[in-house]
Amino acid sequence: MARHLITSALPYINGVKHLGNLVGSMLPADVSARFFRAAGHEVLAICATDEHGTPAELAAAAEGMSVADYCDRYHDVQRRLGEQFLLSWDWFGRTSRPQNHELTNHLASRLKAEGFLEIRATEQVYSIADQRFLPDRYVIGTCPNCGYERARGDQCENCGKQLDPTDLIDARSAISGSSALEVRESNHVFLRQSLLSERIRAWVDAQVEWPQLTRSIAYKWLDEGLRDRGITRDLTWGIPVDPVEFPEVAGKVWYVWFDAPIGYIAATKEWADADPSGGRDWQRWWRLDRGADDVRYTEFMGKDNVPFHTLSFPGTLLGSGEPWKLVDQLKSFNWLTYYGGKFSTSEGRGVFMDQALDLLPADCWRWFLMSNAPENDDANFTWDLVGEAVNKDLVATLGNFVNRTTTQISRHFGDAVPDTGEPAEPEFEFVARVRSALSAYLDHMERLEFRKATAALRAVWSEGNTYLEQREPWRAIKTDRDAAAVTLRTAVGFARLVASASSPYLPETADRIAQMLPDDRLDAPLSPELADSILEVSGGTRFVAPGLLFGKLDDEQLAAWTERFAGAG
Ligand code: B3M
Ligand code: ZN
Repeated sequence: MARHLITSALPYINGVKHLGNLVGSMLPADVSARFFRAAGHEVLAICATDEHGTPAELAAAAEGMSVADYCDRYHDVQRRLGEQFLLSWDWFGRTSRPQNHELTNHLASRLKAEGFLEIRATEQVYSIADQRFLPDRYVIGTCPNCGYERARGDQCENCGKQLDPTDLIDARSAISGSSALEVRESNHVFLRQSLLSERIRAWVDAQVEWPQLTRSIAYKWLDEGLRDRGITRDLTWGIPVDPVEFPEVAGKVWYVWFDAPIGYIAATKEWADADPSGGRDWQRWWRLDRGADDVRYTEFMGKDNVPFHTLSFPGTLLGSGEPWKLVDQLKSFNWLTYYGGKFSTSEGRGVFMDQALDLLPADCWRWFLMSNAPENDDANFTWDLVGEAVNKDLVATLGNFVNRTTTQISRHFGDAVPDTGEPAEPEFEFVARVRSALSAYLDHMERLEFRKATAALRAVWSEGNTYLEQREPWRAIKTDRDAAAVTLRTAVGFARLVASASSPYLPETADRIAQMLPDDRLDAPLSPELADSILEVSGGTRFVAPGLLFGKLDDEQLAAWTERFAGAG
């Protein structure tokens, strides 16, 4: 038994996430957490909303709310949607909570003590009309490269060029539109990543298990040379710096990308603090000197977040001089596109988490998304693929098997598992085939290879249909009732195993299948040996037919959804 710490990139607070966000972080994290639990391991699954930075400020302003109220509201919205997608977090925290304030300032003061911080005077754009410094993206103006008139101070959206706010022609404030801007000097704390870069590289070199996508991103940045980075901002919303420790920047806040990953640890602390019995020990998961040395820590995220998790955050932890647990496995994802383009909130293109649940049950989405995950390349969302995942895999393969089995039992044997007849060669062969299919599936799950794993799980399901078609209990019942009884008892045993094996992807369906045998649940951990349990169902046990598991999607329905979600663009 191992101990698995699992985190997914913390979703920004600003609004409901789309299915591309879900499949690139929270969903695979949940599938893995459920898998490791089912395999008998101890798991702690942590997530939180990422509540600081300019996106939160901008989104709150757009809805006419204070940032704090906005964050309260959207934390609840995101938690509810996560629960509806059956994300089984042990804790869903918030980076704005006191635990994160405290830990962020603690790590900053450790970095300072170790000589990795420096105060530098920088030039920042100040808006006289707004009476505040403007973050890069709050400054808009004409791109000096292509002439686009609404380029932002960090980048031109039109030509992609990276910019400084002072590069813009006719620069103005994105808040008030005022062009009364001036450049003022402002002190900021810099993290001296250049000094940490050899240690970070040595640590990255040792991460031989990381997938190619993760490694290549980490090395690209290392090879370009790690630059010192400003980790404070002239904002009011965020985690205030400790004015005693950092008097030169009193009144400023830590940069969102400094505090957000620390939020993984702080959210674990929230989880521990929430238990009045004091029985939860967060340090056992995070501190190597407090028992975390046997933890296996896996992170899930989209590829844009990889540099922060392979370089900056490990740099923070290594530089602190304290024995923090660092990530072991970092599973990163490419993009899910919507008919080849971007999911877009502003243009209403693509499908968002709240809309999705009005159309189909969570299990259908979980299966579609994971079997089409943007794992080795970008993946494309189409409604045809949704239709295929539901109709071919869930209805025609899994649902069909369970339905045929339960109909035959109910029709010919009533509400008890048939108990006559003895398993023979066909059953032993079936068990052997299932054991090998199951073992292939479990291997892919261990390696977090979700496309391969879903294909292998589909192959496990198919074994059930192959067996039924070979034994034809609907025909045998007429001439050899005992033969039909053995086949159907074996099929029920297989269905019970399928429930357990499918539970990481289809938690709700797995529960419904398992309830076929309310008095004879399968609690053994997921392993290839579980195949033997197929023949261990007791005849005569109470049997309850679960009813239809999945509804078929017809072409008309798919066409209507295609049109509805096409968006303006
Ligand atoms: N909130 C970016 C994102 O949601 C960011 C991740 C933080 S992980 C510590 O893609
Ligand atoms: Zn441009």
